[in-house]
Amino acid sequence: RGGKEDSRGALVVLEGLDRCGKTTQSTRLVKHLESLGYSTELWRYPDRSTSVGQMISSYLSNKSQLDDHTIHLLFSANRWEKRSLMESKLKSGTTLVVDRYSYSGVAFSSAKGLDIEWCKAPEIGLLAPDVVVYLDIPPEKAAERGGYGGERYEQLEFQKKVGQRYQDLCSANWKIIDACSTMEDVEKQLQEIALDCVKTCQEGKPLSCLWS
Ligand code: Z5A
Repeated sequence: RGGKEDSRGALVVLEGLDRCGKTTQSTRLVKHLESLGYSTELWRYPDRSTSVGQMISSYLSNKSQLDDHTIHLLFSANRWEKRSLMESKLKSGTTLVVDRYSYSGVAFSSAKGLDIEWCKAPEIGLLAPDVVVYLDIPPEKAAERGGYGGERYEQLEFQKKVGQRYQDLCSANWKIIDACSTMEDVEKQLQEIALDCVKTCQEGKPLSCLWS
């Protein structure tokens, strides 16, 4: 729809603490963009469908133990194994709405005490998002949203540390939305940000790579 024949899709990333509403909002955003005629797909990391993803899933549900560095590299590998597909989708004009990306990788691992630059290093060369939307919620409020499901990182004290790491990572292409607003308010703000981004990409904004 619109744009030039060869215009590319946008890479829209949603980030935030557990229970901030990423799943709800990314699903709604994809439906909205599709309803406007934009080719759009919903992606999420970890992608638990691959063999690397299954190792991650087993770790998150406490069925296996892994050294902190090892699991960090697996999360990164899980993004690398989808990188070329990501690039071809974007170049063919499909917009990707991605629920968690490299920032989750760095925020969660560095919150455990790993060096932040070490955490960023394996992400270098992955595609850089055109926009990162951070759904901002105090950890206490997120915890009130019913049932942390018992996965490894679903603990208040840890989520507080992750929130601080996200603040350290926040940069110019981040947009912050108050995730305590109603679902409809969040949805509207997200739609505006995403549409603006999709149009900028259609107009010829080049793809770039992390870490920038
Ligand atoms: N991780 C990592 O360490 N390294 C990495 O590289 C990556 C990830 C990629 C994967 O979790 C874990 O892996 C994650 C980070 C780590 N650990 N933690 N924590 P996941 O992605 O499978 O799960 P999650 O991201 O934590 O998602 P979630 O629990 O499903 O939460 P969510 O998607 O952000 O929220 P939601 O499901 O849309 O909403 C949660 C509830 O709140 C639900 O009942 C909604 O109806 C409700 N809700 C949503 N919005 C609102 C508003 N606005 N008001 C009121 N209630 C709301």
